[in-house]
Amino acid sequence: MAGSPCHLNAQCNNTIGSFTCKCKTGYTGNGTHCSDINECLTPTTCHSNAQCRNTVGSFTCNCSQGYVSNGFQCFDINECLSMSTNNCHMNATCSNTDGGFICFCNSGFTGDGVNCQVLATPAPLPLNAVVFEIITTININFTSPQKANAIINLDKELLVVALAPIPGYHSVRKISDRQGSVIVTSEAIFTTSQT
Ligand SMILES: [Ca+2]
Repeated sequence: MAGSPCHLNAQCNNTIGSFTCKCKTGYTGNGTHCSDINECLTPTTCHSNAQCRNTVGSFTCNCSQGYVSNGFQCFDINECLSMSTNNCHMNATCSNTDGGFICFCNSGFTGDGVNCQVLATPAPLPLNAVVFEIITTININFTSPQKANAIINLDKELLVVALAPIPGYHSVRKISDRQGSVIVTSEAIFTTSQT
């Protein structure tokens, strides 16, 4: 308003014999000077899983990737409910997480969950072989299939180290590796003494 003593971004209120200037919503100041408030500097403006963007006189909140709603509330998307929202392999199991999802290869398959290959068929055993099944359960919530795979490979290495000194030791082989709760089934093969 031309000639108003109030700032462009202030509301001028006429009073008897005088007037007041009050900065509009989204602005701070004494009414003669009003400057934009950066609402994004206040962490609670948007939801904790949203991106805040300051604009002149206002702000916007948009839910971060993996979340959906209006930015003031953001709910985790369960990407596992539809094949169009996850890229898990057909021989993998999708596990929903807060803000994302993880793919784990099914039992009998190995890989990163996006690509799963059939576990190699074990080589034929010697005639005098004795096979012991060893099931290892590891109760850790892995954040990535790569970390789960690292533990699975370590499991085999540890079994070899533990069993190799035992007389008759032949080999250790992995039968399956269910990565979801990391249950590895291995076989320890020993040979009976030749007669
Ligand atoms: Ca999710």
